[in-house]
Amino acid sequence: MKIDVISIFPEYLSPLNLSLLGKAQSSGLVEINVHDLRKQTADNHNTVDDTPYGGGAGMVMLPEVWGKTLDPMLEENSDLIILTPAGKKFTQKMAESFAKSSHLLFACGRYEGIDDRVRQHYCQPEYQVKNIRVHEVSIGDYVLGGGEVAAMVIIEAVTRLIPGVLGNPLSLAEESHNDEGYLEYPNFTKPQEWRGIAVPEILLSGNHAEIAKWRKAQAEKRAKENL
Ligand code: 6GU
Repeated sequence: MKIDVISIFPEYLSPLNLSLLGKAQSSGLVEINVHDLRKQTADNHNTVDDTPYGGGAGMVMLPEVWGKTLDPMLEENSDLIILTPAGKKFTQKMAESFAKSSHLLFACGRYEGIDDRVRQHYCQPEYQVKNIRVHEVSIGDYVLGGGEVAAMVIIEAVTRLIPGVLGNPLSLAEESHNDEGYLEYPNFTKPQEWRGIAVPEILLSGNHAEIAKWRKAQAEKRAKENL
């Protein structure tokens, strides 16, 4: 999978080179390139924003600098993901769908967001026939300073679903959010008693059917409590 991230703070995305994702890149499973939006600015001040038409607080990112940056990157079969708190809420289902893509392109907005004509432009039929899909995505009901952290959240959730990225692919099968409304059951390891708290008896019983039943009940209880 090829991943491009466009930001005015490319250094902000350096954690993408660590841990699981660093390994996935060295092994060639994932290729991540971070691009500086200011490279495509035309003036001495490297301006990327201006005041909003219609008035109001904050600044809006200029469409032309985004157009110049995105045009050469949007090859056929790409998913353009525009990060905005007004987007569709990111879910595990969305992660599974993005994991099937060959090319993800993240547009990280700052200020009050990107001029909406950028989204409108890449939604046009000439891009649809090239199988370029545009998504406006948010990672939750709160406001961040920009889309960079949101892009990293999505990239981490998506890339770990790519076959070969996880050390143990069985970890995917049993985890939270695989079943609608279910969270993962609580886990325990050694020692059998820690600070006066014992591991639940049932887990030491060796009765796999009973353990599965107990875990399902615990997962349900957790899901209800955390609503
Ligand atoms: Cl994608 N961007 C910003 N700026 N804030 C957010 C978000 C995105 N998702 C949740 N809050």
